[in-house]
Formats: sequence, structure tokens, C-alpha cells
Amino acid sequence: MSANTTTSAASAPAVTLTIAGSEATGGAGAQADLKTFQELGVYGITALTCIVSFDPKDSWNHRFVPVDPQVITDQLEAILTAYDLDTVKIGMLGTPATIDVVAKALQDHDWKNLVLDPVLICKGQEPGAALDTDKALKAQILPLATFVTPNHFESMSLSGMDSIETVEDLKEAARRIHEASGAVVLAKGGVRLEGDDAVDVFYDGETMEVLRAPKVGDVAVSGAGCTLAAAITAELGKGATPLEAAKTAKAFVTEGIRNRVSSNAPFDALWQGNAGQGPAL
Ligand code: PXL
Repeated sequence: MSANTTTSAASAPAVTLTIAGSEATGGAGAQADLKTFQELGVYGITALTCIVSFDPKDSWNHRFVPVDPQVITDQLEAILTAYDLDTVKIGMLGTPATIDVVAKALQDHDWKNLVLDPVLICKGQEPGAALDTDKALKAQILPLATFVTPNHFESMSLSGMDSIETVEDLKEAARRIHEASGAVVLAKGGVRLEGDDAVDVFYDGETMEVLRAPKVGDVAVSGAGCTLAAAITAELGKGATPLEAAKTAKAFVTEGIRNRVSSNAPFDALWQGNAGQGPAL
């Protein structure tokens, strides 16, 4: 290879990994993570945990197939041997067996940034199985996280609160989740809290900050949660502080929702492309 085609160390991108599932239509999961990484200028790597195919014949519920745990271990062995990584995002894991092997691989490694998007429920998953998975995620992965991004439902589950209706409730949830995990928390109100703004609460144990952006419509868009956590991961990988990363990620998601893509599915998908081409945030 000539010097001209080799990326020099000085211009080498930050490298970030996502451990996530495939969502076949491309709106969520590993696909959303990789598009986000690319758009934000980091070199993206994926270890696939499962394959989700929505079922158009069954209300677009999720058909879920886990990747064999040994194959997940193999992917992580290849990745962690090839690259000296310090920044990882965790998306959908899906089964206790997957959580076991991922937790083992994560524990054996020193992470500066371990961003957990605590995907607790897969639409259409059998509730008993989902409960076991939730428990395992809380017991084995949450304690390893340095940053966690629960949505409205996940904030209730992780905080033990029965309802979250106001910004004050969301702040209380963020406080509780931080105390339980030690992680920086970005608790997402999204379209679920009333009002004109999409409100997220940032809490790192000292700074409590409410991040706001005008709601873009009233309906959740596929891929928003994955993209937010992936953007936080990319920014942390490039050296941003957690609060800077959260603010950049929120602006990126807001713009991606403005640029959303419609399909024959009954929901739109966020699009990471065209960043910076829309109206000023
Ligand atoms: O948005 C959560 C999510 C994460 N990962 C995968 C998914 C979904 C939702 O559909 O399919 C693989």
C-alpha cells in the first residue's frame, strides 16, 4: 500500500463499537448506529446480537432471532483483538444467554465509555422471556455502564416509579437511576410528556440539566433512541464531555427526525443523512 492510501495516525478516526441487533428495514438497531457513527466521523464496528424482522402480516410485530452466543463471542474476540477500543454502545441484547456472553466480554476489558441504551422490550416478545431478559440486563450490564439512555418506559422500569408525567418526575427518575447505577443518565421524555418540547433530563450526580427541542410531530419515529445513544457514543469517542455529547446527540436526533423517511410501514424512520442541511437548530 502506498503512503498516499494509508490513513496516517494523525488523521485516524476515533473507533467505536456497537453491540446491537439488526433491524431489517434499516431504521433502528445496528443499521441506525452505523449510519450515525459514519455521519459523525467515527469508524464504526458492529457485533450483531440478533436479527429482528418486523412482520407486516402481524401488525408489524417483531420476529426475533438471537445470534448463537458462541458467534457473539467470536465477533467480540475478532473486534477486541483487532482494535484497542475504549468506547462501546450496547443496544438490543434480547436474551439472558446473550447478556451472559456480552457481560463476560465487557468485564474482561477496560472501557472509558460504555453507553447503554437499555432496550427492555421487543414488541411481540413473549412477556416471560422479556422479564428474564430485563432482570439480567439490570443485574449484569447496567452496573458496567458509564452512560445510560432510558426512554420513558425504561425510566419507569429502572427507577421503580409507577408513572412519569412531568419534567420533575423525569428528574426524579434520572436521580434514582444514577444512584442505582453510578452512570451518567439521559432520561428521555420524547413525545410522551405533554407540552410543545421534547424534553430529556441529563444527570451526572452533580449537574441536572433539562435539554429541550421543539417536538417534531407527536408520533415516535423509528430509530430515534438508537441514534441518540449512538451519537452520544460517537461524541464521547471523539473526546466530548458527557453533557456536550448529550447536547450534540439531541440536536442530531432532532434534525434526523425532521429528515425522516416514510415507507409502507406504519411508522417513519429517522434519517441520519443530510445532517447540517436543514434549518438551523
Ligand atoms: O429501537 C429499539 C430497537 C433496537 N434494536 C433493534 C430493534 C429495535 C426496535 O425495533 O429492532 C434490533
